[in-house]
Amino acid sequence: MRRRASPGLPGRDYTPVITPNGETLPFRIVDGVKVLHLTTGEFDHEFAPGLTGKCWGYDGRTIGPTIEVVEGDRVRIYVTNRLPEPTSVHWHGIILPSGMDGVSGLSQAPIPSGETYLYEFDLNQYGTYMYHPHYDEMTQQALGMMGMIVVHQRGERRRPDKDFVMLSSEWRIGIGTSRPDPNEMVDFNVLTFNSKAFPGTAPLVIQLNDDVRVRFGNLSAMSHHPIHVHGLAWRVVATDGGPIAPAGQWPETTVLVPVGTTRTVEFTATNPGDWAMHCHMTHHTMNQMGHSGVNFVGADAARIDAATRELLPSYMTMGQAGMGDHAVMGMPVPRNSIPMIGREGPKGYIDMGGMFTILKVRDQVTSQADPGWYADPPGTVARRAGRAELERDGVRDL
Ligand SMILES: [Cu+2]
Repeated sequence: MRRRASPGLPGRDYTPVITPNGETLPFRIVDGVKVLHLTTGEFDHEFAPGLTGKCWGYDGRTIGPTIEVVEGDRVRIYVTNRLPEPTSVHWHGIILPSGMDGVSGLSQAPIPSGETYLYEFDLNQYGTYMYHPHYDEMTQQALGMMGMIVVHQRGERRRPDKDFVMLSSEWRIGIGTSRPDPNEMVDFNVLTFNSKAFPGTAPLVIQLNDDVRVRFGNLSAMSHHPIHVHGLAWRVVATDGGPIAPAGQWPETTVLVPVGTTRTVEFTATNPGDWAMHCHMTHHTMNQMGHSGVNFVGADAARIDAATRELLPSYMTMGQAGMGDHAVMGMPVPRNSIPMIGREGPKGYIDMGGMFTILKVRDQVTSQADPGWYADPPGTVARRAGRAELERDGVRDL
């Protein structure tokens, strides 16, 4: 019988990953096997200040805790089901015995409500994978049941300084409601990294010149996400199918993460600053916007306003000059909703939401705590052009 490697330990065998807004699942070692335990259930989850949902997930959270193990480990994963319906867990991308694959009805009986099932397998590979139900997955994933699996390479020679895990998903939460709607197929209105919408997303805090790895996953219902980074470029080094040989890696500033895949990127953080990292689909970086409104851009609404004010004296048509100011105006919004809401930034209002976060690349980083806003060196911020400059350069403005 082949002698198994000893269970991989943090520090000795790997640098632990960081799951912004999340956590890593603890394990115990029993007779050389890593023992882990996930419990499904329902709980309140805050997507961003102002919006809390009734969600389903693992260990009282969405995304579920990141499972972090090492190539060559054997794992025993107990799954206790506290949902009102059966479930199962599929280990997306892991090569394992057919009966451990978690497809209910095909590879196993579904886990009934109130029971605990046991999965046990070896990890003979390394990379970035995911876990999610394979029973009523339309409902269970729409309510938040998903998590990431990181299998570290045993004896990895060049470990990154920072190793992040980012799982994308999408939700439909009607204004003023709290229950994500699994029936939605098109009009998702809450887009998230690790189940948080900006400004609820924690920043990725990075030391200047660190080697950084980011492991993206996508378990959205219907959408692929082109994730874009500002101020630097990365290389795509792996998918959930395995590592990409160095000669085959390619540079990007936007990596497309299709539904049901992972994409791992690496870069050296040579450029200090506050850098946006976000899905490049414009409707995926706003919060709970309605998409059925009338297009008023460029319209003269004076007659509409006059007629409507006979019935609603405070009525005012909005959006004639664009919609960037909707978020800024601080209008009252319905209870438990974040329509078009962003947050105050260092130079005005950041009118972003959804799948948007910030890389904070700094000299002197000591923790993942938010270091505040970047202090720009003098003369490096865009500003109003001066009259003398306009004349010097022959620019004729208004
Ligand atoms: Cu997107």
